[in-house]
Amino acid sequence: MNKFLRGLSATTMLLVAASVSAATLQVRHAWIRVLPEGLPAAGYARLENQGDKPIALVGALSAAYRAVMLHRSVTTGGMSRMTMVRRLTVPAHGTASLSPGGYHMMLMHPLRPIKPGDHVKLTLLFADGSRETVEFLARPANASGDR
Ligand SMILES: [Cu+2]
Repeated sequence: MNKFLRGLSATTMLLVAASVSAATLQVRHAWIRVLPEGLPAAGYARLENQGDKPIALVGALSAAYRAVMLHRSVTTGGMSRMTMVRRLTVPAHGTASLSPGGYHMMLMHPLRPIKPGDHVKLTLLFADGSRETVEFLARPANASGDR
């Protein structure tokens, strides 16, 4: 194989890999709990993997927030705290939830005011390099976990 073809097939493989996770993942009930001024918001969603391989969510990006982190709330001995999460695996033909009291996207330092009713785009990043941009609905602080 000559140099050009080798380069081309490497590029093709990269493009194919980049579409793998996002193509088999459905993101449902994507919403953000907006808290009063100064407090970080949290993003929640239900991830449904329709593929034959596990998919690992490793983070997210947004043009609306300066920092987005994958967190998990854990309660030990009556004390609630948050830990950083490196990856959230969605099993093959299974689901994983980001929901109040559990996994969430911590959304810090909004770059514009975000109020209930707004639609905010978050780009989910997966371990295989693929990404998927999802519209999250901003909801008030007192919104319940299930809508
Ligand atoms: Cu958090």
